[in-house]
Amino acid sequence: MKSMYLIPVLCTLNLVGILCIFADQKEGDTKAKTKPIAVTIESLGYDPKKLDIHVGDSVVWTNKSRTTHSATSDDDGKAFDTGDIKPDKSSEPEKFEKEGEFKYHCNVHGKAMSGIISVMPAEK
Ligand SMILES: [Cu+2]
Repeated sequence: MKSMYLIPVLCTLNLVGILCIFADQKEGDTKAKTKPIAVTIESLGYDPKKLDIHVGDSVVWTNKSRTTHSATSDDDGKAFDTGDIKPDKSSEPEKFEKEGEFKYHCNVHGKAMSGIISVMPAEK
């Protein structure tokens, strides 16, 4: 009797497994297209200090220094604000939807620690 119940369960598990594989592939594809651009934070600076990107690109800041930093736009974080990024951690991706030059600084260390994201029209 037990095996009668087991068969539908196994079939369902199989199906779920297959669907997961398809979902993974799909997700992998879109991720590859919108791969975030990396900015590294080292001691008291951003590398690169000036980053050229295109509309629709995302940027992730990774903190390789030993203290907490942020990347906060100079308009008090209205355009973007990563919040605190702890040592060895990365920010959430910040997506840039508008053209322009976005100056930013570190909320912890002030404008002595600053960078620029230059957003150009989307690539054709
Ligand atoms: Cu800082």
